[in-house]
Amino acid sequence: MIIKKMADIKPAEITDPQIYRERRRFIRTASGLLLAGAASATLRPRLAEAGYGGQAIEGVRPGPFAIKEKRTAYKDITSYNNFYEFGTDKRSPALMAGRLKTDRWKVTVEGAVSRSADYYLEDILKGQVLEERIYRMRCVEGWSMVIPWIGFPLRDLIKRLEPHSRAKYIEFQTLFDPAQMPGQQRNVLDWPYVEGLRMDEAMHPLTILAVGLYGEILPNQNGAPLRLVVPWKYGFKGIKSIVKIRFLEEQPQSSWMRSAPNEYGFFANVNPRVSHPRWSQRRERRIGEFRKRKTLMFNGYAEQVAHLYQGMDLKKNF
Ligand SMILES: Nc1nc2c(c(=O)[nH]1)N[C@H]1C(S)=C(S)[C@@H](COP(=O)(O)O)O[C@H]1N2
Ligand SMILES: [Mo]
Repeated sequence: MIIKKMADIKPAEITDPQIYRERRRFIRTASGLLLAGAASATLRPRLAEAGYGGQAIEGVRPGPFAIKEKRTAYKDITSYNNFYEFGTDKRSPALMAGRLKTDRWKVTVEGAVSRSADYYLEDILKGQVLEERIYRMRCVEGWSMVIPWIGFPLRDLIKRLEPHSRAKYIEFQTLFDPAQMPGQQRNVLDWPYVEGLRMDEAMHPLTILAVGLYGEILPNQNGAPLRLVVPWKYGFKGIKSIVKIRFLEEQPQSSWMRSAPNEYGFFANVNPRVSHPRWSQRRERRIGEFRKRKTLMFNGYAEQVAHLYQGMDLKKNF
């Protein structure tokens, strides 16, 4: 359970009426999304301005596929970001994303799907078990991190939405609101940011929608309140701040394909043997480390995902 109902709070926990009131307030402010039972003690003041990032998420279970590698520092994960809606350099998202309002967040579901509608995120999350997924992440630019995400399998949501059998792809869109996202006032990409997956990729148990990291609600710069995480693909597939999900018969055009089709393909599987036209993908710098590492096929998840691409030429389908 994500949302702690009033009835679930044991009397021993509510000795201090002030804390009790705060707990209730939190349950409302974060749109019921996922609320810290421990109330104000878990608020990190340094992140208080940046949306809800920093509030502890309750009831998270350890999930599958956890890797043993050292986790990247929280500070690096939350201050070295790509989120072009807030600027194209790594530091801007952490500085600028605080203005994004993630309250009462709505996600529109449309296309070849039975339950097309607008949903409040809190309703999507109601009753959904949240898991910690410690994943290796690799940006196409050549750096990598290990991030303890909190989220749930995308397949859980897809099943509940009942896509039609002719739906072969799923497309995601980020919020378009240049007032909140100043980077959208410039034409660096064709806004809104769009990404997509083939249905079997979307249904793979590694693929999650994330709502937190390091035990806490996602900071805005990491894609609050809802972002995609596909650990065997380059980071740009992990679209942030999702407001729309479409079920499609045809392969969608992602923003990066549209901006540079020779550089960014639809699949974007991490592949040390296929170079980006302007640089090699054979090595990577793990943020926080000095010596470069060898990049692994499918980012080290070959055992789990290689079968999805059997018989495909991964040089053509990059
Ligand atoms: N909407 C949106 N999503 C996005 C991006 C972006 O610019 N806009 N950048 C992508 C890229 S290139 C990467 S590497 C990851 C970075 O995620 P992180 O900042 O949480 O590490 O987000 C991806 N998702
Ligand atoms: Mo990236």
